[in-house]
Amino acid sequence: MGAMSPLSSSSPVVGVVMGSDSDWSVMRDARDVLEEFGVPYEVEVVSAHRTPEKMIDYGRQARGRGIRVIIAGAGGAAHLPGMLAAVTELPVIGVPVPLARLDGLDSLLSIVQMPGGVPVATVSIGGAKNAGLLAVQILGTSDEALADAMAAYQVGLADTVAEKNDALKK
Ligand code: RP5
Repeated sequence: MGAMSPLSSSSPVVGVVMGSDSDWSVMRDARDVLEEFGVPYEVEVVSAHRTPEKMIDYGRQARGRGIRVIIAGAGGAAHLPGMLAAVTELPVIGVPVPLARLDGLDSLLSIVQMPGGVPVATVSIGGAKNAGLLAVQILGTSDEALADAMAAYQVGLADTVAEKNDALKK
């Protein structure tokens, strides 16, 4: 028997964190996915620069609190995902948040170019939806119900494409 199913847990198993509340308009897409799949999550602003001690505490304590995956979004000099990855055993999914000046390329490069030994699973610029889906897939490796829900989601994607194709041909 594996670990308790995320779906039967009442406490958060995914931590959705971001460097600023201004990142929420992007990061809420991850929240929406977790809601859709019924995965318990928590949301917290944790800044690598403005609250560095809180960031270290969050990373060090997350596993012990029952968190199994961290989704971390940040923009600009986006050090939060990488610094969290440095202080936690948990998988960290990084979301580059686009800011006004450099369209998120700065965020992407800050998050994706991690040194060997400290991985961050980086999604596309603004790709919080995929971060949520990746978290579900990671949890699904030890949870049949979640894996089945992901399979159904993928069937839904294919159905949507087929419907659009049919509409094009009318
Ligand atoms: C980053 O600085 C945050 O992740 C955010 O994307 C960016 C700007 O933060 P605010 O000045 O809007 O609080 O650390």
